[in-house]
Amino acid sequence: MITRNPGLSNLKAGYLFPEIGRRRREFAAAHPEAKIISLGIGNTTEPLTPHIDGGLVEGARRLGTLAGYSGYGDEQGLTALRERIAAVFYATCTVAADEVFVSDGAKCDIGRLQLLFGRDAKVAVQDPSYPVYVDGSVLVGAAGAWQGTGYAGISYLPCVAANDYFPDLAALPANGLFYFCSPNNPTGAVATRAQLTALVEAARRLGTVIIFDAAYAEYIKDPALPKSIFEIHGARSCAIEVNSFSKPIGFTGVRLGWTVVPKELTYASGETVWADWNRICTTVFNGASNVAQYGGLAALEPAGIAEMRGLIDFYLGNAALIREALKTLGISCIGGANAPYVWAQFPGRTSWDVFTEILEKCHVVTTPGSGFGPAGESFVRFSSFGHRADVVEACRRLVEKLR
Ligand code: PL4
Repeated sequence: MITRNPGLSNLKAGYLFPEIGRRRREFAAAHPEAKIISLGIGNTTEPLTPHIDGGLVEGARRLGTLAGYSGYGDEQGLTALRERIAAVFYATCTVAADEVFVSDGAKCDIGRLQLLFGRDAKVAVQDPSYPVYVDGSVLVGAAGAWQGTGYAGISYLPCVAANDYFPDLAALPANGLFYFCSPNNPTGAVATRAQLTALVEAARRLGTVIIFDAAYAEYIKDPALPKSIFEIHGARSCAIEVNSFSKPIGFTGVRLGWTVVPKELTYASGETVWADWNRICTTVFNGASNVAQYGGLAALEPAGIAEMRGLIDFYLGNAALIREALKTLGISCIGGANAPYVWAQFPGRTSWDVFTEILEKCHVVTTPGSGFGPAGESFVRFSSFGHRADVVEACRRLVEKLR
């Protein structure tokens, strides 16, 4: 019989988010009267905004006409969308349209990047970090055995209060991959220009490729904070950026994102990563939905950009309410200012214990910090994605029940 993929056998636990869903369902079944509010999974809740929705509707409508119908498109995406992404999101950097690869979302592209670099890539992650970086690396065989709190062969670089949530770059392994997310999921910390400059310098010195996850970049309101790694001099020869329309415009279900692979990024052999990424995308990906891409085009017109800013401000308003509630309770937290996540610490407690207490007392779902890596233990993450009335009610319950 066929043998099981050893990458799958090596995975220690189920994926974090379905596990949270399972515990929520279990609680709901035992307490059918409870009105559960989710501040757990970072899933958008507000309806699509009119101009962007209009782009999707128009995209679907044109498929029903002889002149407007299109079947498979270029795997790399519509040229017009690639050009607009380069112009709107990389106005202050050098990114060419053909370095932008449109995708069905950042998570899917992270998986394809893991396929690109393969099982021999040495992997480093911020600790805590979005679980796909580690779990996906385990799946492709780029990790050793589970060792209690992490996998052998993966470097976990703690990002904690003591180092201002920025890793010690002296611990960065050479000639490998470093997954770096800013604004960070889960901590909400945003790397400064000086920090990213130091990161790029270290990566160039060590021959490390930075996989820069900018899925929450549009939540940055402080103009001094960089939104893209390509704002940093030298990044074009050491970084790839993955990004997403999910959180800025609510396309979590529509599915649209992009990845920038600069042509200066080469292997030790001198061959370009860009050519291999193009090969991967054309081989195991068939392009993002044409309807979604028309929605993306509408989002990058002036009316769409205004709607995007409004939606982001709405979720940041939720984050401010969560921070305020935690402050009232005297719970130390960071994030939520230029990021949609609030990272709260409960010293001396385990994350799952706090998750359970908040679920049982407040009927509010959070995300246990330990699910993001060993340094996440004793934290829980609050997501600001929710209807305003739900967030207000969740905060009221937190203040009343946890006091
Ligand atoms: C639950 C740092 C959320 N089922 O929507 P995408 O694929 O363009 O982007 C996914 C993504 C990429 N990069 C980062 C992210 O945080 C996310 C989404 N993360 C969360 O609560 O942490 C949703 C998680 C979803 C998942 O597994 O992605």
